[in-house]
Amino acid sequence: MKVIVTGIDGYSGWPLALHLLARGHEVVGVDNFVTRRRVKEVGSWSATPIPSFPARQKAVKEILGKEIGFYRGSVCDYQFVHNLLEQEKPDSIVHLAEQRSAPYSMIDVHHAVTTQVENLTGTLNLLYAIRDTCPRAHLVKMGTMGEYGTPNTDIPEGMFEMEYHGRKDYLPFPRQAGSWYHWSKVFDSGDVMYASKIFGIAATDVMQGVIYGIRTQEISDRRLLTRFDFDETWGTALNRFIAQAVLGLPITAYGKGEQRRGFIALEDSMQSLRLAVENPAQPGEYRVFNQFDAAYSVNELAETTARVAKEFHLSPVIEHPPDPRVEAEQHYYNPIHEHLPKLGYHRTRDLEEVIREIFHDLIHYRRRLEARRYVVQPTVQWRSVDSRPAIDGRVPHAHPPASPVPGEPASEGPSA
Ligand code: USQ
Repeated sequence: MKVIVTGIDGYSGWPLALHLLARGHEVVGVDNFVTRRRVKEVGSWSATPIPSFPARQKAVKEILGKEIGFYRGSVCDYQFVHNLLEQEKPDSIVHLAEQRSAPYSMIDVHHAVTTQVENLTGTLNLLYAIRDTCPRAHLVKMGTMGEYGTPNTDIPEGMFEMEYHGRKDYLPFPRQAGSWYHWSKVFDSGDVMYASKIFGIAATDVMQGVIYGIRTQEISDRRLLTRFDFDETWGTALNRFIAQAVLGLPITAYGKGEQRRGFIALEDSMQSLRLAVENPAQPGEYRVFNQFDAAYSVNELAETTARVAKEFHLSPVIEHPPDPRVEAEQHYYNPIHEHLPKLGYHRTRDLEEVIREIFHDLIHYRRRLEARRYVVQPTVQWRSVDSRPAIDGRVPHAHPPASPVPGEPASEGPSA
């Protein structure tokens, strides 16, 4: 199949491209390298050094013997998206090119607006361009488990049968997102569902859990590594905990630490996305996959990280800073995930084994972590700027200049 991956330069986009190529699919990537710029904006960088995109393409050619097509541009530019789809006529489009950080969306009004305008614009552009240039293409849209929030009931896969005042219907399950970012995904879901109805587009909305991990089967060589973020804005919970343990910083399990979320290893997230691509929705069908392996509390992940850290002769400390987010710190959580197993999905990665793998790589790149250690601990507050406590006497988001790492460029450098 010919698959367009928007956001190919990102944490999931890059390993997805490698995963699909290794299984015989043709991959065309799209990116405007905004994540590289925005990670730099918050004073951070990827723990793994990321080559320029042409260098990535060269490495894929040399190591995997495969070509990756590439277009540099923004999905927010309709003419760009239209021309791309008209030119390539893909079988599938996996849309990952969105602002993906909840903390980034909560920095201030500008970050909130940017997140929602960009995420909704990109999705609408793709929906119209599919209608006008390749109406039979299947859209696999990256959503998030965070759309549902943490209701005191089981969470179905997108839709559920409900009864009210004696009448029944099959409707979208109520959404209760927990950041402007997560709300942008809720609004996206509504747009994809509606476009499937009025334009007849085949669509899979993937409610993705929190991804953890650094490697997949295809990442056999350091030149093929994906990015790995560990700062407070771009890093996700488990990945951050491991970086904190390597740096000797407290592992920050926010609040009571009993927040539960669905988690999935990078490798298995790629498997799930491939299964969605290889088993497309029907024209006009809007289907939802809850994509995660197991639900863990933040405390369980912090404790597992601390246990494994000791194998690497580290001395981890778990702390419970006040939760900077507005979220339930103790709650019921039972999402259903049956659609992907029906397509043949099975978990391949064990949690502790992946944690060990991440420790191994991060210890190798320890100097890169050290050079950005001041952006790891939390500063962005969900409620208001005025209530933000200074962390270690530091004003939130006023970062000192980055320390140089011998032999490394000062930033991730140009992307192309
Ligand atoms: N958390 C901590 N300590 C930390 C970081 C996070 O306790 O140092 C807690 C958060 O309070 C939250 C949970 O861990 O309760 C998950 O936070 P996260 O930053 O790992 O994940 P989140 O902000 O929800 O977003 C991430 C990705 C996003 C994706 C989402 C899937 O950034 O792109 O959509 O995971 S989900 O969480 O299922 O919505």
